[in-house]
Amino acid sequence: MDRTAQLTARPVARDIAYDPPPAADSLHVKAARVLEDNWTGTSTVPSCSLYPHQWSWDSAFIAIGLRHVSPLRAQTELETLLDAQWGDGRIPHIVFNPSVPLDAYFPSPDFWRSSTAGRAAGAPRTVQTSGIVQPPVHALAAWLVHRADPGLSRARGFLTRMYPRLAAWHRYLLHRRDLGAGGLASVVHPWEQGMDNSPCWDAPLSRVTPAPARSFRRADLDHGAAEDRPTDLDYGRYVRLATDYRDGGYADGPGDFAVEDPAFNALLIASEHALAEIARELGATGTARHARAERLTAALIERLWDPAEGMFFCRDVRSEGRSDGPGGGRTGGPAAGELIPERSVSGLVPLLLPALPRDIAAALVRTLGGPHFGLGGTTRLVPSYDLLGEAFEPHRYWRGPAWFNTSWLLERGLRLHGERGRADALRRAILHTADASGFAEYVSPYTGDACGATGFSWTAALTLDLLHDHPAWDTTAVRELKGGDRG
Ligand code: 9WN
Repeated sequence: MDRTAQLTARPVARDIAYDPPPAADSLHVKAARVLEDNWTGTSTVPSCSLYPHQWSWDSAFIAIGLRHVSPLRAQTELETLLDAQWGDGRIPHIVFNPSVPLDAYFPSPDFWRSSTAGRAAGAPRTVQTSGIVQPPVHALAAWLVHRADPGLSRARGFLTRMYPRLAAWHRYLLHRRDLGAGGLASVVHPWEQGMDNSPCWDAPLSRVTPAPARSFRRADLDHGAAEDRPTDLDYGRYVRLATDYRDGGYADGPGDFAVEDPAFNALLIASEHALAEIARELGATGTARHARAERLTAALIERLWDPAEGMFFCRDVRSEGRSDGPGGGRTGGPAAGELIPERSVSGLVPLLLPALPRDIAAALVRTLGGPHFGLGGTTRLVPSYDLLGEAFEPHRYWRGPAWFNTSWLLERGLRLHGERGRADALRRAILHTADASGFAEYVSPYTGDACGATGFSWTAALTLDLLHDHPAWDTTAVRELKGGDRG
Protein backbone atom coordinates (compact mmCIF):
# COMPACT_ATOMS: atom_id res chain seq x y z
CA MET A 1 0.00 0.00 0.00
CA ASP A 2 1.47 3.41 -0.81
CA ARG A 3 1.88 5.96 1.99
CA THR A 4 -1.11 8.10 1.01
CA ALA A 5 -3.38 5.04 0.90
CA GLN A 6 -2.09 4.02 4.32
CA LEU A 7 -3.05 7.41 5.70
CA THR A 8 -6.60 7.25 4.37
CA ALA A 9 -6.94 3.72 5.78
CA ARG A 10 -6.20 4.97 9.27
CA PRO A 11 -8.95 5.89 11.72
CA VAL A 12 -10.32 9.40 11.57
CA ALA A 13 -10.03 11.37 14.82
CA ARG A 14 -13.25 11.40 16.82
CA ASP A 15 -14.79 14.85 16.44
CA ILE A 16 -14.49 16.42 19.83
CA ALA A 17 -16.91 19.17 18.87
CA TYR A 18 -19.68 16.63 19.55
CA ASP A 19 -18.39 15.61 22.98
CA PRO A 20 -19.77 17.62 25.86
CA PRO A 21 -17.11 20.11 27.01
CA PRO A 22 -15.43 19.16 30.31
CA ALA A 23 -16.71 21.25 33.20
CA ALA A 24 -13.90 23.71 33.85
CA ASP A 25 -14.33 23.64 37.63
CA SER A 26 -14.11 19.91 38.00
CA LEU A 27 -11.26 19.63 35.50
CA HIS A 28 -9.37 22.27 37.49
CA VAL A 29 -9.91 20.29 40.69
CA LYS A 30 -8.78 17.02 39.11
CA ALA A 31 -5.69 18.58 37.54
CA ALA A 32 -4.75 20.38 40.75
CA ARG A 33 -5.10 17.07 42.63
CA VAL A 34 -2.59 15.39 40.31
CA LEU A 35 -0.08 18.11 41.08
CA GLU A 36 -0.83 17.85 44.79
CA ASP A 37 -0.32 14.07 44.74
CA ASN A 38 2.98 14.45 42.88
CA TRP A 39 4.33 17.24 45.13
CA THR A 40 7.21 16.20 47.39
CA GLY A 41 7.33 19.35 49.54
CA THR A 42 9.96 21.12 47.42
CA SER A 43 9.22 19.99 43.86
CA THR A 44 6.89 17.83 41.75
CA VAL A 45 7.73 14.40 40.33
CA PRO A 46 6.60 13.84 36.72
CA SER A 47 4.91 10.58 37.74
CA CYS A 48 4.82 8.79 41.10
CA SER A 49 5.47 5.42 39.48
CA LEU A 50 7.70 5.92 36.44
CA TYR A 51 9.67 9.08 37.28
CA PRO A 52 10.14 9.49 41.05
CA HIS A 53 12.68 12.37 40.98
CA GLN A 54 12.67 15.97 39.72
CA TRP A 55 13.08 16.43 35.94
CA SER A 56 14.24 19.70 34.43
CA TRP A 57 11.85 20.57 31.58
CA ASP A 58 9.00 18.83 33.38
CA SER A 59 9.48 21.24 36.28
CA ALA A 60 9.35 24.23 33.95
CA PHE A 61 6.05 23.06 32.42
CA ILE A 62 4.76 22.14 35.88
CA ALA A 63 5.58 25.61 37.23
CA ILE A 64 3.70 27.19 34.32
CA GLY A 65 0.53 25.35 35.40
CA LEU A 66 1.14 25.38 39.12
CA ARG A 67 1.19 29.20 39.14
CA HIS A 68 -2.60 29.09 38.72
CA VAL A 69 -2.94 27.00 41.89
CA SER A 70 -0.08 28.29 44.04
CA PRO A 71 2.38 30.91 42.77
CA LEU A 72 4.53 30.14 45.84
CA ARG A 73 4.80 26.45 45.00
CA ALA A 74 5.52 27.36 41.36
CA GLN A 75 8.41 29.58 42.48
CA THR A 76 9.68 26.87 44.83
CA GLU A 77 9.57 24.29 42.01
CA LEU A 78 12.00 26.38 39.93
CA GLU A 79 14.13 27.37 42.93
CA THR A 80 14.65 23.73 43.89
CA LEU A 81 15.76 22.87 40.37
CA LEU A 82 18.12 25.82 40.12
CA ASP A 83 19.65 25.01 43.50
CA ALA A 84 21.11 21.97 41.74
CA GLN A 85 22.69 24.02 38.93
CA TRP A 86 26.31 23.22 38.16
CA GLY A 87 29.15 25.77 38.36
CA ASP A 88 29.50 25.79 34.56
CA GLY A 89 25.87 26.90 34.28
CA ARG A 90 24.21 23.65 33.21
CA ILE A 91 20.87 22.75 34.78
CA PRO A 92 20.88 18.96 35.18
CA HIS A 93 18.07 16.98 33.61
CA ILE A 94 17.36 15.07 36.86
CA VAL A 95 17.72 16.15 40.49
CA PHE A 96 17.63 12.97 42.55
CA ASN A 97 15.57 12.57 45.68
CA PRO A 98 17.90 10.84 48.19
CA SER A 99 14.99 9.11 49.92
CA VAL A 100 13.99 7.17 46.78
CA PRO A 101 15.61 3.70 46.50
CA LEU A 102 18.37 3.43 43.90
CA ASP A 103 16.58 0.74 41.93
CA ALA A 104 13.40 2.81 41.47
CA TYR A 105 14.76 4.53 38.35
CA PHE A 106 17.59 3.83 35.94
CA PRO A 107 20.07 5.47 35.48
CA SER A 108 20.32 6.21 39.20
CA PRO A 109 22.71 8.59 41.02
CA ASP A 110 25.38 5.89 41.31
CA PHE A 111 25.49 5.76 37.51
CA TRP A 112 25.93 9.52 36.97
CA ARG A 113 28.25 10.05 39.99
CA SER A 114 27.75 13.81 39.59
CA SER A 115 29.56 14.98 42.70
CA THR A 116 32.76 13.16 41.73
CA ALA A 117 32.74 12.78 37.92
CA GLY A 118 31.22 16.26 37.57
CA ARG A 119 33.57 18.01 39.95
CA ALA A 120 35.58 19.81 37.24
CA ALA A 121 32.35 21.06 35.69
CA GLY A 122 31.17 22.39 39.06
CA ALA A 123 28.54 19.82 40.02
CA PRO A 124 27.05 20.51 43.46
CA ARG A 125 28.42 18.47 46.35
CA THR A 126 25.29 18.16 48.43
CA VAL A 127 22.74 17.02 45.88
CA GLN A 128 23.03 14.20 43.34
CA THR A 129 22.04 14.94 39.76
CA SER A 130 22.40 13.60 36.24
CA GLY A 131 25.10 15.26 34.09
CA ILE A 132 23.10 15.98 30.94
CA VAL A 133 20.52 18.74 30.38
CA GLN A 134 17.01 19.18 28.99
CA PRO A 135 15.32 21.90 26.90
CA PRO A 136 15.65 25.42 28.37
CA VAL A 137 12.03 26.26 29.18
CA HIS A 138 13.05 27.72 32.54
CA ALA A 139 13.35 31.47 31.89
CA LEU A 140 10.01 31.39 30.12
CA ALA A 141 8.53 29.56 33.10
CA ALA A 142 10.12 31.98 35.60
CA TRP A 143 8.69 34.96 33.76
CA LEU A 144 5.19 33.46 33.56
CA VAL A 145 5.35 32.45 37.24
CA HIS A 146 6.38 36.00 38.20
CA ARG A 147 3.46 37.46 36.25
CA ALA A 148 1.00 35.24 38.08
CA ASP A 149 1.69 37.14 41.30
CA PRO A 150 4.19 39.98 40.84
CA GLY A 151 3.71 41.18 44.43
CA LEU A 152 4.70 37.86 45.94
CA SER A 153 7.53 37.49 43.44
CA ARG A 154 8.97 40.92 44.28
CA ALA A 155 8.55 40.41 48.02
CA ARG A 156 10.50 37.14 47.80
CA GLY A 157 13.14 38.52 45.42
CA PHE A 158 12.24 35.66 43.09
CA LEU A 159 13.49 37.14 39.82
CA THR A 160 16.49 38.82 41.46
CA ARG A 161 17.66 35.39 42.60
CA MET A 162 16.68 33.58 39.38
CA TYR A 163 18.11 36.01 36.85
CA PRO A 164 21.88 35.38 37.29
CA ARG A 165 21.30 31.62 37.31
CA LEU A 166 19.17 31.67 34.20
CA ALA A 167 21.69 33.94 32.49
CA ALA A 168 24.48 31.47 33.37
CA TRP A 169 22.36 28.60 32.00
CA HIS A 170 21.89 30.37 28.65
CA ARG A 171 25.61 31.25 28.56
CA TYR A 172 26.48 27.59 29.04
CA LEU A 173 24.23 26.55 26.15
CA LEU A 174 25.37 29.29 23.79
CA HIS A 175 29.10 28.98 24.50
CA ARG A 176 29.86 25.39 25.56
CA ARG A 177 27.23 23.78 23.36
CA ASP A 178 27.73 25.57 20.06
CA LEU A 179 29.31 22.38 18.72
CA GLY A 180 28.34 23.12 15.12
CA ALA A 181 29.88 26.61 15.37
CA GLY A 182 26.81 28.09 13.72
CA GLY A 183 25.37 29.91 16.71
CA LEU A 184 22.90 27.22 17.88
CA ALA A 185 23.09 24.88 20.89
CA SER A 186 23.62 21.15 20.28
CA VAL A 187 22.28 18.29 22.39
CA VAL A 188 24.79 15.52 23.17
CA HIS A 189 22.28 12.82 24.15
CA PRO A 190 18.71 12.02 23.00
CA TRP A 191 17.49 12.43 26.60
CA GLU A 192 18.66 16.04 26.46
CA GLN A 193 16.20 16.97 23.75
CA GLY A 194 13.44 15.27 25.74
CA MET A 195 11.98 13.20 22.87
CA ASP A 196 14.10 10.19 23.75
CA ASN A 197 13.51 7.69 20.94
CA SER A 198 12.44 10.06 18.17
CA PRO A 199 13.28 8.63 14.71
CA CYS A 200 15.40 11.78 14.29
CA TRP A 201 18.05 10.09 16.42
CA ASP A 202 18.13 6.80 14.50
CA ALA A 203 20.86 7.86 12.06
CA PRO A 204 23.17 9.63 14.55
CA LEU A 205 22.64 6.82 17.10
CA SER A 206 23.52 4.16 14.54
CA ARG A 207 27.16 5.25 14.88
CA VAL A 208 27.12 4.57 18.64
CA THR A 209 28.13 1.10 19.89
CA PRO A 210 25.46 0.00 22.38
CA ALA A 211 26.44 -0.92 25.95
CA PRO A 212 25.73 -4.65 26.49
CA ALA A 213 22.13 -5.26 27.68
CA ARG A 214 23.43 -7.26 30.68
CA SER A 215 25.38 -4.23 31.94
CA PHE A 216 22.24 -2.38 33.16
CA ARG A 217 18.70 -3.05 34.36
CA ARG A 218 15.81 -1.00 32.95
CA ALA A 219 13.53 0.09 35.81
CA ASP A 220 11.11 1.72 33.33
CA LEU A 221 9.84 -1.71 32.26
CA ASP A 222 8.60 -2.34 35.83
CA HIS A 223 5.98 0.34 35.20
CA GLY A 224 5.53 0.79 31.42
CA ALA A 225 4.57 -1.64 28.64
CA ALA A 226 7.67 -2.65 26.65
CA GLU A 227 5.86 -2.05 23.34
CA ASP A 228 5.17 1.59 24.35
CA ARG A 229 8.75 2.29 25.49
CA PRO A 230 12.12 2.72 23.73
CA THR A 231 13.77 -0.58 22.73
CA ASP A 232 16.66 -2.32 24.52
CA LEU A 233 18.92 -1.41 21.61
CA ASP A 234 18.05 2.28 22.08
CA TYR A 235 18.79 1.94 25.80
CA GLY A 236 22.16 0.32 25.11
CA ARG A 237 23.09 3.38 23.06
CA TYR A 238 21.75 5.85 25.64
CA VAL A 239 23.87 4.13 28.29
CA ARG A 240 27.00 4.15 26.10
CA LEU A 241 26.69 7.89 25.35
CA ALA A 242 26.03 8.80 28.99
CA THR A 243 28.92 6.60 30.20
CA ASP A 244 31.37 8.18 27.76
CA TYR A 245 30.23 11.69 28.72
CA ARG A 246 30.59 10.90 32.43
CA ASP A 247 34.00 9.27 31.98
CA GLY A 248 35.19 12.40 30.19
CA GLY A 249 34.28 14.49 33.24
CA TYR A 250 31.16 15.86 31.48
CA ALA A 251 33.39 18.01 29.28
CA ASP A 252 31.65 19.23 26.11
CA GLY A 253 33.08 18.70 22.67
CA PRO A 254 34.44 15.24 21.97
CA GLY A 255 31.29 13.06 22.03
CA ASP A 256 29.94 10.90 19.20
CA PHE A 257 26.50 12.50 19.25
CA ALA A 258 25.79 16.19 18.62
CA VAL A 259 22.56 17.41 17.09
CA GLU A 260 21.08 20.87 16.63
CA ASP A 261 17.39 20.45 17.33
CA PRO A 262 14.67 22.94 16.32
CA ALA A 263 12.50 22.63 19.47
CA PHE A 264 15.46 22.82 21.87
CA ASN A 265 16.72 25.97 20.16
CA ALA A 266 13.25 27.51 19.77
CA LEU A 267 12.70 27.08 23.50
CA LEU A 268 16.09 28.70 24.15
CA ILE A 269 15.05 31.66 21.98
CA ALA A 270 11.64 31.99 23.67
CA SER A 271 13.43 31.86 27.01
CA GLU A 272 15.94 34.47 25.87
CA HIS A 273 13.02 36.81 25.05
CA ALA A 274 11.62 36.04 28.51
CA LEU A 275 15.01 36.74 30.10
CA ALA A 276 14.96 40.14 28.38
CA GLU A 277 11.63 40.84 30.06
CA ILE A 278 13.02 39.68 33.40
CA ALA A 279 15.98 42.05 32.93
CA ARG A 280 13.53 44.90 32.24
CA GLU A 281 11.54 44.08 35.36
CA LEU A 282 14.82 44.29 37.29
CA GLY A 283 15.62 47.73 35.87
CA ALA A 284 17.76 47.00 32.78
CA THR A 285 16.62 47.59 29.19
CA GLY A 286 16.61 44.00 27.99
CA THR A 287 17.45 45.31 24.52
CA ALA A 288 20.62 43.26 24.07
CA ARG A 289 18.81 40.05 24.99
CA HIS A 290 15.93 40.69 22.61
CA ALA A 291 18.49 41.40 19.89
CA ARG A 292 20.30 38.14 20.71
CA ALA A 293 17.03 36.24 20.51
CA GLU A 294 16.44 37.73 17.08
CA ARG A 295 19.94 36.72 15.95
CA LEU A 296 19.29 33.21 17.23
CA THR A 297 16.02 33.11 15.31
CA ALA A 298 17.97 34.02 12.16
CA ALA A 299 20.51 31.25 12.89
CA LEU A 300 17.70 28.75 13.44
CA ILE A 301 16.25 29.60 10.04
CA GLU A 302 19.64 29.61 8.34
CA ARG A 303 20.66 26.21 9.69
CA LEU A 304 17.45 24.22 10.19
CA TRP A 305 14.63 25.61 8.01
CA ASP A 306 13.70 23.70 4.85
CA PRO A 307 11.44 25.87 2.67
CA ALA A 308 10.55 23.00 0.32
CA GLU A 309 9.23 20.86 3.19
CA GLY A 310 7.67 23.76 5.11
CA MET A 311 9.24 22.80 8.42
CA PHE A 312 12.45 22.73 10.45
CA PHE A 313 14.75 19.69 10.65
CA CYS A 314 17.48 18.52 13.01
CA ARG A 315 21.10 18.93 11.95
CA ASP A 316 23.45 16.02 12.65
CA VAL A 317 26.62 17.92 13.50
CA ARG A 318 28.77 14.76 13.63
CA SER A 319 27.65 13.44 10.26
CA GLU A 320 30.43 13.23 7.73
CA GLY A 321 28.09 14.09 4.87
CA ARG A 322 27.70 17.65 3.69
CA SER A 323 24.14 18.79 3.15
CA ASP A 324 22.96 20.42 -0.03
CA GLY A 325 20.06 21.79 1.99
CA PRO A 326 19.73 25.22 3.53
CA GLY A 327 22.73 26.36 5.56
CA GLY A 328 24.28 23.03 4.80
CA GLY A 329 27.92 23.81 4.38
CA ARG A 330 27.93 24.69 0.73
CA THR A 331 30.47 27.38 1.44
CA GLY A 332 32.64 25.03 3.50
CA GLY A 333 32.14 27.32 6.51
CA PRO A 334 31.10 26.38 10.01
CA ALA A 335 27.87 24.67 8.90
CA ALA A 336 29.11 21.10 9.45
CA GLY A 337 26.93 18.04 9.16
CA GLU A 338 23.65 17.48 7.39
CA LEU A 339 19.94 17.82 7.98
CA ILE A 340 18.22 14.66 9.22
CA PRO A 341 15.32 13.94 6.83
CA GLU A 342 12.78 12.93 9.50
CA ARG A 343 9.67 14.99 10.20
CA SER A 344 9.25 15.39 13.95
CA VAL A 345 6.93 17.63 15.94
CA SER A 346 10.16 19.30 17.03
CA GLY A 347 10.33 20.86 13.56
CA LEU A 348 7.00 22.64 14.15
CA VAL A 349 7.70 23.97 17.65
CA PRO A 350 9.47 27.15 16.37
CA LEU A 351 5.93 28.37 15.64
CA LEU A 352 6.02 29.64 19.21
CA LEU A 353 8.59 32.28 18.25
CA PRO A 354 7.28 35.82 18.05
CA ALA A 355 9.92 37.06 15.59
CA LEU A 356 9.30 34.31 13.04
CA PRO A 357 8.84 35.69 9.50
CA ARG A 358 5.19 35.60 8.43
CA ASP A 359 5.78 33.23 5.48
CA ILE A 360 7.53 30.68 7.71
CA ALA A 361 4.74 30.80 10.30
CA ALA A 362 2.17 30.30 7.53
CA ALA A 363 4.12 27.34 6.11
CA LEU A 364 4.33 25.72 9.57
CA VAL A 365 0.57 26.08 10.02
CA ARG A 366 0.01 24.40 6.63
CA THR A 367 2.39 21.55 7.53
CA LEU A 368 0.65 21.04 10.88
CA GLY A 369 -2.70 20.57 9.12
CA GLY A 370 -1.25 18.62 6.16
CA PRO A 371 -0.95 14.83 5.68
CA HIS A 372 2.19 14.40 7.81
CA PHE A 373 0.63 15.70 11.05
CA GLY A 374 -3.08 15.72 10.17
CA LEU A 375 -4.23 18.27 12.75
CA GLY A 376 -7.86 19.18 12.22
CA GLY A 377 -8.33 16.12 9.99
CA THR A 378 -7.02 12.71 10.95
CA THR A 379 -5.45 13.56 14.30
CA ARG A 380 -6.86 14.86 17.55
CA LEU A 381 -3.57 16.12 19.08
CA VAL A 382 -0.27 16.73 17.32
CA PRO A 383 1.62 13.47 16.66
CA SER A 384 5.25 13.41 17.76
CA TYR A 385 6.34 12.07 14.38
CA ASP A 386 5.31 11.99 10.73
CA LEU A 387 2.13 9.92 10.22
CA LEU A 388 3.51 8.87 6.83
CA GLY A 389 7.06 8.19 8.03
CA GLU A 390 8.52 4.68 7.72
CA ALA A 391 9.30 4.71 11.47
CA PHE A 392 5.82 5.84 12.61
CA GLU A 393 4.37 3.80 15.51
CA PRO A 394 1.15 5.15 17.09
CA HIS A 395 1.95 3.86 20.59
CA ARG A 396 5.72 3.87 20.95
CA TYR A 397 6.74 6.89 22.99
CA TRP A 398 8.16 9.65 20.77
CA ARG A 399 7.75 7.73 17.49
CA GLY A 400 4.16 8.80 16.84
CA PRO A 401 2.05 9.30 19.97
CA ALA A 402 0.86 12.79 20.85
CA TRP A 403 2.23 14.51 23.94
CA PHE A 404 0.58 17.32 25.83
CA ASN A 405 3.59 19.61 26.17
CA THR A 406 4.23 19.79 22.43
CA SER A 407 0.52 20.24 21.70
CA TRP A 408 0.44 23.04 24.29
CA LEU A 409 3.46 24.72 22.67
CA LEU A 410 1.75 24.56 19.28
CA GLU A 411 -1.52 25.87 20.72
CA ARG A 412 0.46 28.83 22.05
CA GLY A 413 2.19 29.25 18.67
CA LEU A 414 -1.07 29.15 16.70
CA ARG A 415 -2.61 31.76 19.00
CA LEU A 416 0.52 33.94 18.85
CA HIS A 417 0.35 34.02 15.05
CA GLY A 418 -3.33 34.88 14.88
CA GLU A 419 -4.66 31.38 14.09
CA ARG A 420 -7.42 31.67 16.65
CA GLY A 421 -9.81 29.08 15.24
CA ARG A 422 -7.13 26.40 15.03
CA ALA A 423 -5.79 27.33 18.47
CA ASP A 424 -9.27 27.10 20.00
CA ALA A 425 -9.87 23.68 18.44
CA LEU A 426 -6.52 22.37 19.66
CA ARG A 427 -7.18 23.80 23.12
CA ARG A 428 -10.53 21.98 23.30
CA ALA A 429 -8.89 18.76 22.14
CA ILE A 430 -6.12 19.02 24.74
CA LEU A 431 -8.59 19.64 27.57
CA HIS A 432 -10.88 16.79 26.52
CA THR A 433 -8.09 14.33 26.00
CA ALA A 434 -6.33 15.20 29.25
CA ASP A 435 -9.57 14.66 31.14
CA ALA A 436 -10.64 11.49 29.34
CA SER A 437 -7.19 9.89 29.54
CA GLY A 438 -6.71 10.51 33.28
CA PHE A 439 -3.92 13.05 32.53
CA ALA A 440 -1.96 10.49 30.53
CA GLU A 441 1.73 10.81 29.81
CA TYR A 442 1.01 10.50 26.05
CA VAL A 443 -1.84 9.31 23.84
CA SER A 444 -2.64 7.81 20.47
CA PRO A 445 -2.78 10.79 18.11
CA TYR A 446 -5.84 9.38 16.36
CA THR A 447 -8.06 8.33 19.25
CA GLY A 448 -6.62 10.05 22.31
CA ASP A 449 -6.39 6.69 24.07
CA ALA A 450 -4.00 6.78 27.04
CA CYS A 451 -0.43 5.41 26.84
CA GLY A 452 2.32 5.32 29.47
CA ALA A 453 1.68 6.64 32.98
CA THR A 454 -1.51 8.39 34.06
CA GLY A 455 -1.58 11.21 36.61
CA PHE A 456 1.29 12.76 34.66
CA SER A 457 2.30 16.14 36.04
CA TRP A 458 2.91 18.24 32.94
CA THR A 459 -0.34 17.02 31.41
CA ALA A 460 -2.20 18.25 34.50
CA ALA A 461 -0.19 21.48 34.70
CA LEU A 462 -0.71 22.46 31.08
CA THR A 463 -4.39 21.60 31.39
CA LEU A 464 -4.57 24.12 34.21
CA ASP A 465 -2.75 26.66 32.10
CA LEU A 466 -5.22 26.31 29.23
CA LEU A 467 -8.18 26.41 31.60
CA HIS A 468 -7.13 29.80 32.90
CA ASP A 469 -7.33 32.55 30.37
CA HIS A 470 -4.18 34.30 31.31
CA PRO A 471 -2.69 37.50 29.97
CA ALA A 472 0.82 36.22 29.45
CA TRP A 473 0.39 35.26 25.81
CA ASP A 474 -2.13 37.90 24.79
CA THR A 475 -1.34 40.79 22.53
CA THR A 476 0.42 42.80 25.25
CA ALA A 477 2.76 39.92 25.89
CA VAL A 478 3.37 39.39 22.20
CA ARG A 479 4.33 43.03 21.87
CA GLU A 480 6.64 42.70 24.86
CA LEU A 481 8.23 39.50 23.66
CA LYS A 482 8.83 41.08 20.27
CA GLY A 483 10.54 43.92 22.11
CA GLY A 484 8.13 46.31 20.40
CA ASP A 485 7.72 48.60 23.38
CA ARG A 486 11.25 48.55 24.65
CA GLY A 487 12.81 51.92 25.25
C1 9WN B 1 14.63 10.18 30.48
C2 9WN B 1 10.26 12.71 32.67
C3 9WN B 1 10.96 12.44 31.37
C4 9WN B 1 10.65 13.52 30.30
C5 9WN B 1 11.15 13.12 28.93
C6 9WN B 1 10.62 11.74 28.61
C7 9WN B 1 11.05 10.72 29.66
C8 9WN B 1 13.15 9.88 30.65
C9 9WN B 1 12.90 8.37 30.56
O1 9WN B 1 10.56 11.14 30.92
O2 9WN B 1 12.45 10.64 29.64
O3 9WN B 1 14.87 11.53 30.77
O4 9WN B 1 13.32 7.65 31.47
O5 9WN B 1 12.30 7.91 29.56
O6 9WN B 1 11.01 11.34 27.33
O7 9WN B 1 10.76 14.06 27.98
O8 9WN B 1 11.24 14.71 30.68
O9 9WN B 1 8.89 12.92 32.45
